[in-house]
Amino acid sequence: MIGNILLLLNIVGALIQACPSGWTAHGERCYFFSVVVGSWADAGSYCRNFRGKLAEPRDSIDVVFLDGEVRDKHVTQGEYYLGGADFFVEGEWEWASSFDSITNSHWGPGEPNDHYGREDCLALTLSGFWNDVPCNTSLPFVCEIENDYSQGTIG
Ligand SMILES: [Ca+2]
Ligand SMILES: [Ca+2]
Repeated sequence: MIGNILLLLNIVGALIQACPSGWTAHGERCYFFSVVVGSWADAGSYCRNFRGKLAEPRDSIDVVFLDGEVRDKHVTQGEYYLGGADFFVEGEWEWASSFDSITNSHWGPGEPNDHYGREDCLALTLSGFWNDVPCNTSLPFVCEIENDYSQGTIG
């Protein structure tokens, strides 16, 4: 009896929890904070290998979510790459998946500062704010995927 109830709970839980193991659900997307590090380009490749992309917090709700996640759960790993850059035109920040201008910026004090003229990639700091960093710095990163990622395979 208890076994049946537990089985049922597992099935219901699997139906509700549409994110892969290790990912965190938020709205219609799932997020993953990596431990592995790499350049910004490496980070994007890791995410795309799992049909995701570097996280693009496009509204204040997403920004607040990532801010809380990084401060509450991921305080030991250093800054995390997000999916924004200004390497095409200095100072014009765009989301990588669409070239849309970044309009909801959450820069920390004095950022973006394009330090030494070579900071063109977006990172989430441990205090939840954004910083521009050199794109070849090895950092962990945040991936996002749609939380209905599995529909295509279950069909
Ligand atoms: Ca820059
Ligand atoms: Ca900076």
